[in-house]
Amino acid sequence: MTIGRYSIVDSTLREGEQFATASFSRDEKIGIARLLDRFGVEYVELTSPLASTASLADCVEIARLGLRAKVVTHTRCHMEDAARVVDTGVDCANIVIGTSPQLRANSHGKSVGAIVDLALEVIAYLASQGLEVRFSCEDALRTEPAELFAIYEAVDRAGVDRVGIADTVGIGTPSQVFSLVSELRSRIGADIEFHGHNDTGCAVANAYAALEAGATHIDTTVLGIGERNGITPLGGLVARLFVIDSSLVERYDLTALVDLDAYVARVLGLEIPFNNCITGSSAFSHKAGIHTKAVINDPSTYEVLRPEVFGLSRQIHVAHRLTGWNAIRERARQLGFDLDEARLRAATRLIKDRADAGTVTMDDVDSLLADLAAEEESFRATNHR
Ligand code: HCA
Ligand code: CU
Repeated sequence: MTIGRYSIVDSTLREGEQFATASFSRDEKIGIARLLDRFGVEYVELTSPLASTASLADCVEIARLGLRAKVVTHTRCHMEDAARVVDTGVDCANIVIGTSPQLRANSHGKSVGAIVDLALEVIAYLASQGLEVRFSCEDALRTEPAELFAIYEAVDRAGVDRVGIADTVGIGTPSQVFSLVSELRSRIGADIEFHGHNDTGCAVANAYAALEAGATHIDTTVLGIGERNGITPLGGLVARLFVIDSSLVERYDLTALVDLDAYVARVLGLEIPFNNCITGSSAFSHKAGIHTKAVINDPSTYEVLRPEVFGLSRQIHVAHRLTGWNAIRERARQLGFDLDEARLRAATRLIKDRADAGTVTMDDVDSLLADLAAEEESFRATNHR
């Protein structure tokens, strides 16, 4: 399946603000927006200007930064909200309303007919003010399909630029998302945005399935932050796409990911998770002897992503019981020691024994190699005399 034209709608400054420990200052929001712009996301989504006084002022300020990315504000599907959005000077409005039985009962209490009437009024107003408009169904995956398609078809006929499918509770599987997006693709002409939560660990897979089925826009956040355990992480989506076909992400500055993940983690007061795609501390670390031998020969044996592409480097761990003599030889070379095979094998045995007996550090390995190098040096010197 080929993936066509698509855009990233990064919602770190909206969905991400809904993350448990997030409370971004104006400067932090601007810092994140500028880094996202350096990376090259096509859209930066902001919290509704109706959320608070600071949210409104931040929205106006970020809309004025002159970013390459389009500035979008998220907002409820209300006429009152729409008027406030227009005043902020953003390029685009991402409007949303709950459509599942759960949300219709517990949130706004509107019928499908009333949702459509309201949506058409809000969309027409925003479009008349020159804004790009996206209309999204919150909790689409739990919405009755006949009702869901009736709503999407009505807003499509009204000329909305884009519709959004929100997997608000992270319940969808990749095949469900694929079927839903394929069906919608065959029914409407508007662009399709997918927003997937990660409650069951499927957010990247679901976003990818949406793209395969013809979605044109994917929502992400830096580190995947958002309500509960968040949504599709920007880095995870990039990793997925890079491995499928690197040309899918060649337009982005991939080295900005490291700075984005580090900056957002710092602002949140968190560590980047060790197993994070690309920027996790162990994402490019190799340990077992069999792995390290092969990676030293050719990294692609065990790496589908190349760390250099992201401005990173791989780590070969040698100070442990699973180590192998090829990795020890590589470490000796890095230190400038040319040891014969017998000494390297002896060093490897010693390191394994020490690891079995307790802990062995990289410094221990390095000083052992230095001792062996000195021994070999003096042996050679004696034999040449
Ligand atoms: C939320 C709303 C939302 C909206 C997504 C969208 C969701 O629950 O806070 O606008 O498409 O997940 O439904 O983030
Ligand atoms: Cu969400």
